[in-house]
Amino acid sequence: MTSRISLTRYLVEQQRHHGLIPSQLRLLIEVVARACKRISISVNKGALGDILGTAQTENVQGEVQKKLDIIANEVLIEANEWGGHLAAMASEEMEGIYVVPNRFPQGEYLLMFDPLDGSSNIDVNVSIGTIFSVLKKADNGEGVSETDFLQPGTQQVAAGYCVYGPQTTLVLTVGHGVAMFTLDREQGSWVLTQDEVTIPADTKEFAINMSNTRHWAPPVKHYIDECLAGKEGPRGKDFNMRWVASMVADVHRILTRGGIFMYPWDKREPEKPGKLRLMYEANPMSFLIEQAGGASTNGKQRIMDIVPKKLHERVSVVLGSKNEVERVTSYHLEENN
Ligand code: AHM
Ligand code: MG
Repeated sequence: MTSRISLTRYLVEQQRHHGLIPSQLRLLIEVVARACKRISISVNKGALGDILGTAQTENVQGEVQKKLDIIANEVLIEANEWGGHLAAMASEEMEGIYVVPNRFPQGEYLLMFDPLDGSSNIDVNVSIGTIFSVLKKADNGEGVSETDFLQPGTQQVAAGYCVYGPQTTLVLTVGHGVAMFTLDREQGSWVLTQDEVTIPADTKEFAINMSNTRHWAPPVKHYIDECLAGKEGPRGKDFNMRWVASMVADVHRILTRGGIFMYPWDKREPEKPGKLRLMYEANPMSFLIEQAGGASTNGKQRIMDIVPKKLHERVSVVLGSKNEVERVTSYHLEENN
């Protein structure tokens, strides 16, 4: 029988071979994975549990919260607050940071998450997910504040997501490649099912919400027009399109078979840099994509180099197969010259 590698074994071996996962970080990742398992069980109950529909509340972004947004947020907080590995947490669903209560020991890490990404897909039984990013708190003495979180994505020590789809899959990087773990429901354990994930540099598949075409900036329109022109156009090949409206599912497809994902700035709300959030959506996904050999920019610069000014900052996102991302980025840079 081939031996199965559990998440715990993977983490222990990463520490042994590369020294990347001290014990607090290992505990953190295992606790997040356990929380994702609980969220997965709720997701699976669907109409049989009291988890579908809206919660009659709004989050800080002014979006109506779904019941599952709130449940997933609570599961992640409850699972993580007592272990002594964290100083504080931040979430798409909470306006301010959540400092670990002082009845528990304070750790050195900061955890950020989008507890339930792709909320519009919950009620229609389409893949959704949880995204997370881990930073280390600067060694600046006691206490923790929002400022401690405002570090660029290059400072992430771990990042990942869990996609609740036909299978439940946890995808993780600790800065040494990308690994995928599938949830074995009978055993209740995460099993390594793919290591050293690599994204092909070229692709014939793009993901963008085409209903926003009339609002796009010229470089985005230029790129998509060329894709749509197919074999007869300047790219000389036919392109396919996919849009799940769950970033986790779109990124998962790209990590599996390549592609480019874009949620660019557009004219609907010109004062906002984009729809997606930098710190708990774009940064962790960019870390994974880069670790798998892909690229990620906001059209002009590498996303992970952006120094955040606020917790819920938004950003334009172009990520995936390296050559395509570089092409889109070059169209933006040409426009500026
Ligand atoms: P959410 O975190 O509130 O679920 O919003 C983020 C999601 C992404 O997962 C997805 O790529 C995008 O919003 C879809 O947006 P749209 O409905 O505009 O296509
Ligand atoms: Mg989201």
